[in-house]
Amino acid sequence: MSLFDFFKKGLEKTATSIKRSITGIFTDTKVWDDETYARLEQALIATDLGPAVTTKLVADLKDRYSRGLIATDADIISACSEDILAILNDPPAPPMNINPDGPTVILMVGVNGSGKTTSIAKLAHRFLQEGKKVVLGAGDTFRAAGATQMQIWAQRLGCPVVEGKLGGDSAAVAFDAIKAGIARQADYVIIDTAGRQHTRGDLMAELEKVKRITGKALATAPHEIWLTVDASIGSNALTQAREFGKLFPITGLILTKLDGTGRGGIVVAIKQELGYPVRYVGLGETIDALQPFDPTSFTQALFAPGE
Ligand SMILES: Nc1nc2c(ncn2[C@@H]2O[C@H](COP(=O)(O)OP(=O)(O)O)[C@@H](O)[C@H]2O)c(=O)[nH]1
Ligand SMILES: [Mg+2]
Repeated sequence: MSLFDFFKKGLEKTATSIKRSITGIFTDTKVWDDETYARLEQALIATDLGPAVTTKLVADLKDRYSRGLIATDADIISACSEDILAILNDPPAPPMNINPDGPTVILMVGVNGSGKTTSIAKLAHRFLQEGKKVVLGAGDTFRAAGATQMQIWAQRLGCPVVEGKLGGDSAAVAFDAIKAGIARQADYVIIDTAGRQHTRGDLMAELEKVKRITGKALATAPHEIWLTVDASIGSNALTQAREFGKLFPITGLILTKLDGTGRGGIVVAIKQELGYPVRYVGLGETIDALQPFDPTSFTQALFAPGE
């Protein structure tokens, strides 16, 4: 499947929801007035694009309409798609911080169930396909299933994994994984962590410790800290990313579970309001369903004509 096809398939529900809310408003509306725009605003808010993006879109549609630039549904769609692409590219995501002198260490953080472990497996799969060497760190020592799940994935992928004891020190796992990555001349060390509720101070402190210890194993580590957020929780995903970002210096986002939700507009809301680069998006459960985030494919998929 091409990148665009992955996006199109994964974003089907969101595309339906956004197109319906935009075009439905104007059908049979002879004159667009304040009431029309108020209805549009409400409909857009409901698609999880968020208030800031909604305000922008509505203002732009108003402006274009007043200048006689909009006559059909297709014009509305093309204006919105232009605006959304501009938001996603402003500014474009900076390139990933790659360590030129050894393994690039990626720390994966996020609340339980947001998709950390499966995203790590999918990411490892991508890197392995590119011919890179990967070492995994099963740093979720908090949940019994945490390390087991990681081990099953590692076995399937044929990828070395460093584990700790249940209830053990996840910072020690991170340290050992990086040392193993250096010894094996790995290109990437990807470290899993236990689910952190951004409201739980003690768990945040532990995460801070994991981060500090990675720097002891390799002075420049971690090179990237990625937060996984479940996109299907809509505007709560925005809150989660905002609160997490206040407590921990994240450098990128992975938005998971975009398939199966109509709430994918949240990707645009997060970009507009928080500015974190979206690195990858989860578009399904298969191992190849984690795809690099591409603003153009994303936008085209949102407005692609439905079957
Ligand atoms: N459909 C779908 N399911 C996902 C995606 N990412 C993760 N999941 C599922 O979400 C659940 C929780 O994921 P997991 O990686 O265990 O979350 P963790 O607790 O943060 O490590 C699992 O059942 C995954 O299969 C995705 O992009 N799409
Ligand atoms: Mg996990």
